[in-house]
Amino acid sequence: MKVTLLAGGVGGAKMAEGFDGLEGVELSVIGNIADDAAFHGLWISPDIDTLTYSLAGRIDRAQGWGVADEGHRALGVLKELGAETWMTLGDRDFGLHIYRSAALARGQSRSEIAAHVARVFGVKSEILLPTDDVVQTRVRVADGWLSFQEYFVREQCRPEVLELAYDGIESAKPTDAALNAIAEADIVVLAPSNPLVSITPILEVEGLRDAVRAAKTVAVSPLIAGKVVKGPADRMMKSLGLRADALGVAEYYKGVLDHMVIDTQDAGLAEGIMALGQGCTMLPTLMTERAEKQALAAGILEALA
Ligand code: FO1
Repeated sequence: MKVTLLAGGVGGAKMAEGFDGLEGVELSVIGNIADDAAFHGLWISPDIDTLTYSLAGRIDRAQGWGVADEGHRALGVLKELGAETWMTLGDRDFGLHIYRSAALARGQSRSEIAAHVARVFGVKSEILLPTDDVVQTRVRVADGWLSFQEYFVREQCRPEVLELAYDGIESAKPTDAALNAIAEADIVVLAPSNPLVSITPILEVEGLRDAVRAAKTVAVSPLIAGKVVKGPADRMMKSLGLRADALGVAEYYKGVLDHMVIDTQDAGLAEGIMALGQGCTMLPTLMTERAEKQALAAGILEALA
């Protein structure tokens, strides 16, 4: 059974872990690259790294990003020298960013680099990028435009989001690997990631939305009882005029989805979702332990079988 998962953030990495462990499932993950940014002259790709570290068993579980057992000696020197250090980068993480930046300078593509890192770290599933071009989410708040990391880390998601933009999306070309993974999939899953800043930057890459529309596609709601498990998705959706609940997510993905998986607590929204012409399945969608991630993944495959 070939599953292609579109994923970003911590929710995306957890959903990937769920499918990664299932017997008989061949998983390809298309990861969000629009959180990417340069720090200290190095190229950081947070959602791809969170995905890779999670599937490699190296993730710092308490944080949800970065590497477990990290030191921060390099960051200490950068701070001493007056560099901005609000983006906490650990020593092992720096090793990956140094490798990636040097490989980019040698002309390697972001896809090739991500595949090499995944292979060396022992990741079984395929980690693919939607594009090898640079796409960066920008967030407009009252004081003006912020990069995604300035909004998410430096401002800790506090300012109200007035507008989102995806710089570079117009000219970004899809990778053949991503198009093929969608075309060859038995099922395409939109992970319980932030619809606006994790999934949309993938769907907006030329050709990907149509490819996903042509596939059997299911989305897992990142909102349970109108609340996000982690991150700013509910507040962002509200401030951009969307319903901040599972029905709002189904409306947002209208035209792309065949099916929604929502939490058992949201059974009352099923009728509204089915009125959109989407199938709807209720499952426990809160993923803390590995068993819950695998149970959700298995439940999704069963619902779509
Ligand atoms: N998230 C934070 O809230 N604070 C940080 O200092 C931070 C550092 C960081 C370093 C490397 C990396 O790959 C991710 C990091 N993240 C941090 C998460 C990052 O902001 C991601 O964009 C989020 O995971 C949202 O997808």
